[in-house]
Amino acid sequence: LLDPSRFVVFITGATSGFGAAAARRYVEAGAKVVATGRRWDRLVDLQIDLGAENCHIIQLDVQDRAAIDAAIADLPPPFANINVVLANAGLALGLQPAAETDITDWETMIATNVTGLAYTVRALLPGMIHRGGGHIVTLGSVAGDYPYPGGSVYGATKAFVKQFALNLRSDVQGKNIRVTNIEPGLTETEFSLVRFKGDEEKAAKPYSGTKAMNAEDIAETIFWSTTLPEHVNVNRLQVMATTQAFGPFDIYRE
Ligand code: NDP
Ligand code: 8X3
Repeated sequence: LLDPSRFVVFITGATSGFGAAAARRYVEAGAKVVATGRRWDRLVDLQIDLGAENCHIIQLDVQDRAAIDAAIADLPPPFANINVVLANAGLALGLQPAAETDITDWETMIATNVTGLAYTVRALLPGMIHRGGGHIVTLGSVAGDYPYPGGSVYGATKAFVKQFALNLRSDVQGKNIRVTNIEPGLTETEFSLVRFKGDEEKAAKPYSGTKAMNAEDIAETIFWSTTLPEHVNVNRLQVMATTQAFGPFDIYRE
């Protein structure tokens, strides 16, 4: 297995959910983490918990390409040689039928999950290639594999992430860069609260009466995939709660 104490991990969306749990998991294993996100107070709390010597924080909106480039250009030496990227920042907004959706929700999902993720990878990849290798982990979703009502643009953004990761993998052949798309199912984080715009009752529904996965489950999966020996690449990894399985096709009848 690879020694995680040699990792410098750049995480987008480290203020909550998978990103925050992954930051804790990597630091616990001796890695250095660059934690980024929009909510500065959350980043400060994370840094206080993990220690400034282990966790460097940057306020960053992944929709802002210039800000990503500037952040990477300005990293202090202990955090500069990034060799693991967790392109995790993302969100779903709404669950309405396509014809009733708020078009700005679609725009935000595309700008974050597609464009922001592409900016992140494009900004960090050349340095990793230059330094001789590394690992890019993208956060896809089961929603990029299976359709569901109301998931039109969210699922499509995650299908983009999956194909982007696979194309990237073929693109970096011979450069010692590993690429892994993690595709989780139902996991209790702030994801649902964001999807339902702060409506706690609606947000709790997907998790009620069942046992969903939690952020630590996915952080552990991410961590595992990156510590495998250098000659092993997990291409895609779909992970579901044991309580979540598949429904039948939906046949419309008169
Ligand atoms: P959370 O809502 O708990 O965390 C999302 C993170 O993304 C936050 O840290 C948030 O930080 C960040 N983020 C959102 N928009 C931006 C932006 N414009 N710029 C920078 N950061 C941003 O959700 P999860 O941890 O569950 O989600 C993480 C990823 O996993 C997402 O890509 C999501 O689509 C995916 N996923 C989630 C699943 C689930 O069921 N929970 C299942 C499958 C995939 P801030 O608001 O501070 O900027
Ligand atoms: C999050 C899982 O099923 O709510 O990507 O879309 S789901």
